[in-house]
Amino acid sequence: MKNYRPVQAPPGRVVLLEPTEDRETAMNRAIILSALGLVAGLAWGMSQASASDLVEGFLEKKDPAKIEKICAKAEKRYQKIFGKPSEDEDATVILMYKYTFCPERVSVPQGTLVRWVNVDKRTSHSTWLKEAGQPESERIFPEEIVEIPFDMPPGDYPYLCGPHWEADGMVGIVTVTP
Ligand SMILES: [Cu+2]
Repeated sequence: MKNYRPVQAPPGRVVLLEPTEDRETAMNRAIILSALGLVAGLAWGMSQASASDLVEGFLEKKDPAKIEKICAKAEKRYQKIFGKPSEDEDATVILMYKYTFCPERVSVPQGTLVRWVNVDKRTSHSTWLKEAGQPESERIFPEEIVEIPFDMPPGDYPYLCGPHWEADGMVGIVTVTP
């Protein structure tokens, strides 16, 4: 049983200044958060579990029958909202529903456009290719989408939902093939 260290904020993450605070307070907070992020990032880097192990660990713990049920409902929601099956789209579609990416693993040829679609009713999600060093997406609200072209070299690209990976194991893997 591995013990995964949560990461508070990755090093170098941009902290937005909120207009309700005076600039100095906000700047100080941003500096403190950046420093905390650096420490957390270093601690995380030194722990034994790589991000891939972390994502695989979450996926292995899930009950396939439960995921299948959730994903069948997600697809129904998709068709209700968009009027056609998600596989008929000109992009590879991954649905976000009930703290689950559907499907959790996809394999795509290099250069494929991958589109995440939130089919939840109330919950917002994100996609974060953390291991690939990419910034987290903005929050994706119900019926919103985010697209990422997978032009990267072939390999596994584990990703997280920023708000739900830790507590709910909302993670997935995109595998890029040549
Ligand atoms: Cu989420």
